[in-house]
Amino acid sequence: MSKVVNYEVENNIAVITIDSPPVNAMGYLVRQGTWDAIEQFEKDTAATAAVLICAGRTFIAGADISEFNAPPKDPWLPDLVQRIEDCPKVIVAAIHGTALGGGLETAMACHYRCAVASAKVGLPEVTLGLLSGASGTQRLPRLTGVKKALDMMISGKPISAAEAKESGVIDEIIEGDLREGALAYAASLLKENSSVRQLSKMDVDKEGINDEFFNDYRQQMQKQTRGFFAPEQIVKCAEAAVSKSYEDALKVERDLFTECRESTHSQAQRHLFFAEREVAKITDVPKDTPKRDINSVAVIGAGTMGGGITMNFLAIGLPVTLLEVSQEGLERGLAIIRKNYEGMVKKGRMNEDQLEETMALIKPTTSYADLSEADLVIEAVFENMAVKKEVFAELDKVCKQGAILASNTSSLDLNEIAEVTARPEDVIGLHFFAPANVMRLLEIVRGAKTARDVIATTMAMAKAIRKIGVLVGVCFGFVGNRMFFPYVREAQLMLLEGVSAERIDKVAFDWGMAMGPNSVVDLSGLDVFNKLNSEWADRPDDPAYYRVCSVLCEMERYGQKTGRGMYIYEGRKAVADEEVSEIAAREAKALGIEAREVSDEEIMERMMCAMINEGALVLEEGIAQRSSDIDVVFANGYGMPRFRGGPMIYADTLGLDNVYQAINKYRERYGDLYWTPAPLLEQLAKEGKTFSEWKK
Ligand code: T1G
Repeated sequence: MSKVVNYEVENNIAVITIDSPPVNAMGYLVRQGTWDAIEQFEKDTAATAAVLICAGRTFIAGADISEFNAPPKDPWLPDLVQRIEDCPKVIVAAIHGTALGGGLETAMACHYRCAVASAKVGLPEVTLGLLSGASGTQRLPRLTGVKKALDMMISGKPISAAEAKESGVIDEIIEGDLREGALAYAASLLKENSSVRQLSKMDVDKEGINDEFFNDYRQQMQKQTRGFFAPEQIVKCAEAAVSKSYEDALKVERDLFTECRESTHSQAQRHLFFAEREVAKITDVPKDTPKRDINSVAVIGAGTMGGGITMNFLAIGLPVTLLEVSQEGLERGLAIIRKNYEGMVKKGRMNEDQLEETMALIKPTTSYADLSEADLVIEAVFENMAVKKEVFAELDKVCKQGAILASNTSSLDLNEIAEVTARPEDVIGLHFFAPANVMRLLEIVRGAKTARDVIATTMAMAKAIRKIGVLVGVCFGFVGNRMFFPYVREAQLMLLEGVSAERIDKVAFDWGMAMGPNSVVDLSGLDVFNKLNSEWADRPDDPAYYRVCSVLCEMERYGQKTGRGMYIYEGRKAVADEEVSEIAAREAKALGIEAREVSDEEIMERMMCAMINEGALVLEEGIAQRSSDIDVVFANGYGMPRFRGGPMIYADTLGLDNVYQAINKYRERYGDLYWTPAPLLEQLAKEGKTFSEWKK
């Protein structure tokens, strides 16, 4: 018997146990071992039924994603799935944890399915730019109907065991021990002379499913799937399930799965899957580094950021002491938090009692003395160094030994802040992204003296509050903002060359960005960008740098918050404003910049090459641990589409030599100030290497 699949017989029922940590992914050894166990069961006259179960934390969590970059190895999962279904004796899948992707497909090939109440099942392949390539697109509709199957495959979201039972995916919910319950369930099936149930032989319920249905479905999914390749292929598989025989539809599934797997979209999305797990691995902070207990949190500043930060901890039941300098400011902040929760009550995501219970976790105060017992204090005050230093000097006096002192600064020098305390080893940056209770990204800023256990504690805390914590070094703008500024810089400069704000934004939107750079600037506030640039000691010595942004700020046109910025706002609707182009033309004339034709390709190339070049500097300076960390920042904090994978993998996909040539093209036209290739980029381009291969 294989090392990862065990076979035994108990009371004439075979128990096939897969044991392949961490998630029983269907890699080659698991597939081969399962195949052999099915063969053995089929021949074993002592066994009249079988239970397929997994050891460890979960049932099969899918095919082994890491195998997709190599040619598939027999037995293929689709073939194994069919082998299971073809077994003439009853096989019962016993599910716990998450049966996902190939895991659910394997369970659907079994003739019956049982699960513990806490189990979840789903087909999340779309999140990897794939579709269920082992008959899932054909078997699931036969169980749940086409609409429910499409909802599950297009959203990629798992459903609970209860919902799965209601939808026909699970036949029996097991109370108590799964193995025991599954054996009893299998015995009851034998007692009832239950036969093998083969989904492939069942028809799809076609009631109400016609061409309009699929076209309507395509329309309603457009907003959430814009730009992605896989969702349309999934709809095509569902259409085949309705219009073709099982065998013919399976061929459609196999062909479209291969197209998805080979697509740059899927390669980018699979890259992000692993990158978002790699971020937690810190070279000099091993997994077993001791962590400090975080049982109480304090937040300083009850503004938008402070309120949002507070909500993250309330969401996991942690009490928060919320400090503001004035009672009025405190009440205003509490009102904002309450309003956010009232919105959630309206959407049915919480009830009134939960709202009050959550609000009761907040301990509002205007006194620093109340912070003395906090395990973690997060400063979220005005983005000004002097103010932050005052706060940290006060924290140093009142906070208990061992408290972690964190700043939410988005760009200021954390080392300078730490130096005003006698405990720089306890100081770290926690850069939340607005809205802080929504955005998944959390840049964790490591100071020169930040202790390893403080890093380990805050990285674990990030996961606890369902954020993706990315460890970054200290520099202006850390990783995200530092690379986003050159991206916006190019957008600003193109305005002076006569390109309209709305055209630049459309090109970026069509490329896949959630919003174009000018819309982002209006959302964050032109004054915020203006202030950050004015705080930047090494700001480029160029009067054209963010010129339009500066002029609009002088006119107090800050963006959405003032109803006018790069656009005019009628409510949330952005309307192009001819005056911005006039301002740009006037400023260009004064600066001696001539209008020129700029292609859509150049618009995106300049913005991305500026970002990528800065990313190469970030890497060689050690501000980010690895290029994939940078990709995680942009996929989770800046609205970069997951099917692009992030700026650095995108550069690898373009080929660094092509990026290098493009930068040199702009260097010839615009000079060295912005377009000097980063040494690392030049080196890798000349060596024919990628950022992904590079290690500092
Ligand atoms: N393949 C390979 N490794 C995987 C894996 C997978 N499917 N799932 C998880 N891992 C690794 C992960 O990289 C990490 O490794 C460790 O397991 C723990 O994961 C043919 C084509 C199951 C909900 O998309 O959603 O089947 O960092 O940190 O937070 O039609 O993992 O420790 O070295 O995420 O408790 C479809 C993906 C695949 C599910 C657990 N399946 N996995 O979450 O742990 S395609 C999926 C998850 C497919 C078929 C198609 C989650 C989880 P390391 P983790 P977690």
